[in-house]
Amino acid sequence: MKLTGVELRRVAMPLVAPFRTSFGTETERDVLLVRVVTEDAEGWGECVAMADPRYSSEYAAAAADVLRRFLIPAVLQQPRLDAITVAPALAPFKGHRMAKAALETAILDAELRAAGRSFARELGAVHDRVPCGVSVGIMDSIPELLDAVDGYLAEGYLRIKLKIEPGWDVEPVRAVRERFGDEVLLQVDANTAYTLADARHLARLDPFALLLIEQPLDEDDVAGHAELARMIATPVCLDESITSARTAAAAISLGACAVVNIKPGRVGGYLEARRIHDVCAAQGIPVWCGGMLETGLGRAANVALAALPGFTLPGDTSASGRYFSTDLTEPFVLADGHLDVPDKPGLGVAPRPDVLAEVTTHIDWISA
Ligand code: NPG
Repeated sequence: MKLTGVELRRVAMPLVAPFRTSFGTETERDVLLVRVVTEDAEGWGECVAMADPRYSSEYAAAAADVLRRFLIPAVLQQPRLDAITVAPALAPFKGHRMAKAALETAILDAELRAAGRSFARELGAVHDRVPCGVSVGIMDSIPELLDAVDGYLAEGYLRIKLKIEPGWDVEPVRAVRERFGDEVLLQVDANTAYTLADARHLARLDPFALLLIEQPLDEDDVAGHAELARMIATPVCLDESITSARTAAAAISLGACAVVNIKPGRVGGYLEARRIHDVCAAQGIPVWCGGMLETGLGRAANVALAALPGFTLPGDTSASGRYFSTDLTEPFVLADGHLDVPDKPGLGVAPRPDVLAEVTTHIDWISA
């Protein structure tokens, strides 16, 4: 594949409602898009880095900078470029997995569009629709939370994830269980807000039969998660701590997680995400696809990944309407709690030109 150039485009997409987590509140999605242009096709990648480095060390402006300065020049120098050569070409540059993932995704998309093959087919998907959960932010009050959960269940979401933090954990979980019953698939996500000293407090979640507790401790504290897993009954799931197939294998062998959240952006791309799926499947560890408030572009690829056989839990792959009143692509719509897996070449979706023009805040073009 021969690249003509790469576009870095920033878009600003207002969220339908503020989304509060233990690390901050998002009201707008400030997204970096990567568009690669080749002789036969173009391809899109959505960078999941947020505007601020609060979920992880990466942030959108830094991703654009590292892409412009180092990553794009490195792929432009490749004599034989295709998606599988991207990660090795970028390996000399440490970290910046979200930036690397966006570039690899755009190149994979261009390659698959040219070959007429879908992401789902390429990754090894075995389903044509995937069950969907929804992530519910921290609210100002329990009644407000119950209203939000009620609305999502009425829309058909098959699993509820509650964001938690110290001071907003046992009571909201109890309230949701009391109001909606034990049949609702329910899990919680702490985004690193606790320490091992909170183990006895977190054990108070045990009676609520949660599917899992996600990333209670610091991302570096894999040993702490293993310790915690021995002290509480709720299965521990890791998100931020899992950065590669290697770290996934190590966390599993330490007993630090019984479930893994796979986010392709966090691990450097869809090819590494598939390796993590394979490692987990070999160890009998269920996985599910995380979400980073993606537009329809990132969502298309996530839904394809979530259709692999080891994704046995509903993911944070919600419908477009949960995030945006107008999505960049044709909207993903929930049907019977599921989203259809795109089957057209590449991502199978493209930005709508009028919407794209409307939300774009900056464009940079890097020629080959
Ligand atoms: O549905 O895309 C979604 C959001 C799912 O809760 C979600 N994402 O920690 O997993 C997370 C969280 C997140 C949101 C992380 C925003 C970073 C930024």
